[in-house]
Amino acid sequence: MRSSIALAQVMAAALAASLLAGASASASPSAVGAAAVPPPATYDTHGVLDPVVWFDEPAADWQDQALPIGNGPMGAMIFGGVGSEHVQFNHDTLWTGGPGSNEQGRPYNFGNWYAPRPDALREVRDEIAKTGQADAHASIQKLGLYEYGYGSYQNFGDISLDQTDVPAADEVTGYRRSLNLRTGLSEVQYTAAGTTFHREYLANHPDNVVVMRLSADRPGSQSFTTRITTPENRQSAVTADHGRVTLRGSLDENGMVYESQLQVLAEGGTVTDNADGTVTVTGADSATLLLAANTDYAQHYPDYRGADPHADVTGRVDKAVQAGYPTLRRRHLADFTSLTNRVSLDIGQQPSAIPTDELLKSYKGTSTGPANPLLESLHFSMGRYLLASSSRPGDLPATLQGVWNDSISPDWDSDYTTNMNMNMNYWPSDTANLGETVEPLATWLTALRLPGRVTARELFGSGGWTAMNHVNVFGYTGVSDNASSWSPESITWQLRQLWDHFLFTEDTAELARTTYPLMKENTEFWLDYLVRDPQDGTLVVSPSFSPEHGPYSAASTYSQTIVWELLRNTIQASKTLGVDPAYRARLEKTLKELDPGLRTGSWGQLQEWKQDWDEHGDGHRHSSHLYPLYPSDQITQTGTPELFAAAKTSVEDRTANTPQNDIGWNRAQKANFYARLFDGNKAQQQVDHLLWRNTFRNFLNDWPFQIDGNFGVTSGIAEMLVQSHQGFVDILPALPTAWSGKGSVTGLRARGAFTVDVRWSQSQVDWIRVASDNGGTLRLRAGTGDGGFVVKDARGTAVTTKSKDGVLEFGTVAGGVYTLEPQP
Ligand code: FUC
Repeated sequence: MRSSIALAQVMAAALAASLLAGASASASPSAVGAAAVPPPATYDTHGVLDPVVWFDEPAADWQDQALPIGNGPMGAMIFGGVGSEHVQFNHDTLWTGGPGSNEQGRPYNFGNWYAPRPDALREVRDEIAKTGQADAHASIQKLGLYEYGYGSYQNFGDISLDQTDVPAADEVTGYRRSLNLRTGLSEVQYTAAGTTFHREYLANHPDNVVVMRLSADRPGSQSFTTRITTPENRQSAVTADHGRVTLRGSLDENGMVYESQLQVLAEGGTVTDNADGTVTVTGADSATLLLAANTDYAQHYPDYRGADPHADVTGRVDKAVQAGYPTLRRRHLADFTSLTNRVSLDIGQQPSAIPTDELLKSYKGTSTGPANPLLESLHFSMGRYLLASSSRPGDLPATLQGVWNDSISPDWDSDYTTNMNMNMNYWPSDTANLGETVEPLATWLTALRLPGRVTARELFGSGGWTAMNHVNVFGYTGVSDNASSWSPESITWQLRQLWDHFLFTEDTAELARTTYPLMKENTEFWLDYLVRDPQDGTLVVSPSFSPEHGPYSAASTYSQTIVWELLRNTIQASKTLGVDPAYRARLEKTLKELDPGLRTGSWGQLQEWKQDWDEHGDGHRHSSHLYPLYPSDQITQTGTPELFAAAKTSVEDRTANTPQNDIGWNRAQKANFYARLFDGNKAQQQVDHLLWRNTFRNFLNDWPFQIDGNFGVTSGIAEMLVQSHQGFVDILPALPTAWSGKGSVTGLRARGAFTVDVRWSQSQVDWIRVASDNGGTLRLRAGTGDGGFVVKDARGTAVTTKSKDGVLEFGTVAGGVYTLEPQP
């Protein structure tokens, strides 16, 4: 079941987690002696240092120290032990819950009520209309429901490789364990008894296998036994045949069938199948292990089941065997670097002879100091790395932990929490040039529409479709017994991500096929759900719950601004596609009558509620009333100066009030807010604070491990460097002083389908390059005032420009590349 942990419990858990992390980190790692040699510094095609996280010891702890690799559907965590290697792995579809579960005798019902409650919603609404609010907990008792069969994401299994000859700790020298965030290669290297051992791990997306390669500089050095174990909440059988370990069974809770196969290949030596399902390699020169996994899950309402995984898993491993290690490695590198190479960030980072975990451990988050650029740039790259590793077309979206989970009862079920967390997962996807990672989100939302129609009808009496704050992989679109779960706005928030993706790509075919139908049908839900405020006659959301804060009321800023934006975007989409004029007119009328939800309160703050209830000094971790500042574009410096000032007051007040703010995602959110407020130094402070306070040694964000903060940091740094939500591309809008001396960024994306490279020094832009996918007018601001740039096309021909109010404007052609340099 999903935990509805009170904040005090959450904080206690965090403290325990950090103590545990500290304890395990100080425990002596197995069999490692003298000091490590850092990995050789390598550079990308722009001459920028490759982002590498490295340790001089094996991982003693999954959450804090193991290194993640992933190919979209599969994830693995590498421990790098010497005597015994441990690789924990996942497949994103292995979940308890859903169809087949029968928790407390209740068959799964997608979070919908088991019997109609004809008066429940009216009663809560009436109370709000009469008194202005309703107690959140009392309201959810009327509206909510225990989450029968919600389930959780599952650990798939653990692979161990137990060496036959375990070297003593003092025999091991030069130990190094690393993860290159550009190549997606993880390596372990050490020397024992005169032999240097090398292991390489990769998660190959095109072939959908995880690959491990063990080699050494002396023939015949590989002798180990490999075994797979799986948690006990399932039926399982393990067999070994021709070096292939097959693990197969079904989850007790919902009958989901799972299978993984691990093929052990050796060059030289012998491979022996053992009766207990293990495989022993003896005296091999090198060994390759190929892992595939799958389940009989299908993203298909209402049964969510598809083909037995056996044929797929067998076929994948067979093909991988045929391809062989060099080909699998080559295909992986071509695929993975085609994503990661798009963006390079140079803020002056230098290679370090100190392992990155030790740098991080000793880091105190000051905004100056030599560690900053390296740790900050690694943090930026980590978000891109994790997104490319956990959200690829054809798989499920990234959960609260991406695709990595070692538990059978993970925190918050490692689910899709949509009032903040899943949202943040996709913030960097377009800005940081990983647009294709949005596809799983779009497919998942499309699949939710069918159960979402039933929820709209049965819980709200509305047409259209909706879903709420806690969503699993089985179309759980209904409610839970946690007050935060009543939040139909949260799925509408996800839809803005798809619309925004359209603004970055201008792919009208995809808009027509996927995004517009989802948005339009969600507006149908809202047209039915909105009510008239008896005080002023505007259309409002009631009940409305500003995420996890305050009472239920009508028209919180969160609710109104999200619905307002959906209506605006849907109107725009229908115009772009030239469809549905009559329906569009209805949306336009509704938009006019909707309370826009934006108000400045008594202490100059952006109000969180329609009533001026905000308390000065309230450090609540959610700040969803600032949605119109980021990720939306409703509050801007030039468009809405008064609200911009109010938003600044609110962001600063929330930020000032620790320790509530000390959650990874929350700091990351603030980095984005400050970037939108053009305050680069404060944005950087949030990134730095998160690094020293909320980042595990493997660069995963806490707490407990929650991946949203990783993605939010990447997005925040992208927003510091390039923005494009105000109708023009804004270059270096929030460059922190500490990075201003000299730097460059390559490959960030801007709305209008532009790709932007920038070089700067002494806070001034030296050079900009813009590539235009689709042509059209480019509007650009780079802080140098009107007419500050000479613009040339790819042939070096000067381009005619106009400029007004510091925004430069010129026409581009599809495929055109333009350079801009300051006027001499
Ligand atoms: C929301 C947040 C929590 C946590 C959880 C997954 O409930 O308030 O801090 O991030 O989602």
